[in-house]
Amino acid sequence: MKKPAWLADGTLCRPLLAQTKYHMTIARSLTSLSLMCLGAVGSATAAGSEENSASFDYKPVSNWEYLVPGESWVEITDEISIPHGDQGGFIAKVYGPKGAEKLDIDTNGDGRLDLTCKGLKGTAKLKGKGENGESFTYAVRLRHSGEKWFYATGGVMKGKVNGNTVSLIDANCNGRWNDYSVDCYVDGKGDAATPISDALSLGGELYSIKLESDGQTASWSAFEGETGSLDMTKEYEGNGKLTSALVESTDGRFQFNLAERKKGLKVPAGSYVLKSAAIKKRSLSAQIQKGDMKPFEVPSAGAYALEWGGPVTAVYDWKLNEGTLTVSPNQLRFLGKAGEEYKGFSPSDVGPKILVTDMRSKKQIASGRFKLC
Ligand SMILES: [Ca+2]
Ligand SMILES: [Ca+2]
Repeated sequence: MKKPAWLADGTLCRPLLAQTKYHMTIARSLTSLSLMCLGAVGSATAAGSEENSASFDYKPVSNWEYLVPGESWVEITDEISIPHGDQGGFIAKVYGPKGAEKLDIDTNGDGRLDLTCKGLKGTAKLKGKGENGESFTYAVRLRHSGEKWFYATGGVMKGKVNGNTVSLIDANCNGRWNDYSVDCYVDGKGDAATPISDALSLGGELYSIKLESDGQTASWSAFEGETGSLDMTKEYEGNGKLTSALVESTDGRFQFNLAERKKGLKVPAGSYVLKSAAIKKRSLSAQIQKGDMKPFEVPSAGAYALEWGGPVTAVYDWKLNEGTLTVSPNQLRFLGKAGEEYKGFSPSDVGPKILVTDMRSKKQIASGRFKLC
């Protein structure tokens, strides 16, 4: 049997009979934010179900810990695109030496730049007037990367729905708070945000919520439909902590983030599949995507716990040439028990360790690590 070798050009050559194993270490970070505000409750009757209203107040977040699926960081060229008055955004200007650009912003919308940011990151509070002349504040997080500045949303709309604290997040940072399946909400004190969909999970119950674009008012009613229990943590095998475990119903109507749901969650019954997930251990992290995962069924009035995670199998395309198998690291995929795919390892040189084992002798004949990003 030929001895395998790691080649300088990044290809792995090894004998045909080989088995790969995956090792990954991953963390625990639980923080909580708790700000409370009052929600107004009214009532009206619609189609037999109680319809109620809720109000939300804007809160800038000084220490952003929320994990927002699909969060946008938008490049700043000549404005921060939060509409105010009849303007499409707050004027901004990026200038200065390459790699050390500064950012000036007109934070009060009077057309004159009044705040300078430099370094790698910062925050700003934009103050403007809405369509009807009402004052609003919109906090942004700022990031300098390469030769560019970016912004992301830096505050939440906080309120209560049926006694449950809810934080709304303008995830695509366009100043509107009701972009369904894009903008997000956080139930209670958690960090894991979920895109707003046809049913929101608050305090373990499901609600149908209609949000206004200014994020300040909503009407809600108890969700009507068959439900079951879904658990994404009980049967997850891994050393790390799931920081996000977002599932989506196959009809696209519902999304739930079950990372912090140790006892499962009531969801509308039906077919679901993983949308995205993330794991973390200390400073190490990785992203998980649907990969080859098949949809699974949450039974009505029943329960389902997804078996996923390790052992993770390396799947690859290969070329056979004169008895030597060549694997390109770019073609390599890491698939978990349910077919989910692991990628985006960070730091990038801490990818899975690959062991090459001779299946006849059971001896380990090579090991190596790919740089995955
Ligand atoms: Ca100004
Ligand atoms: Ca939005």
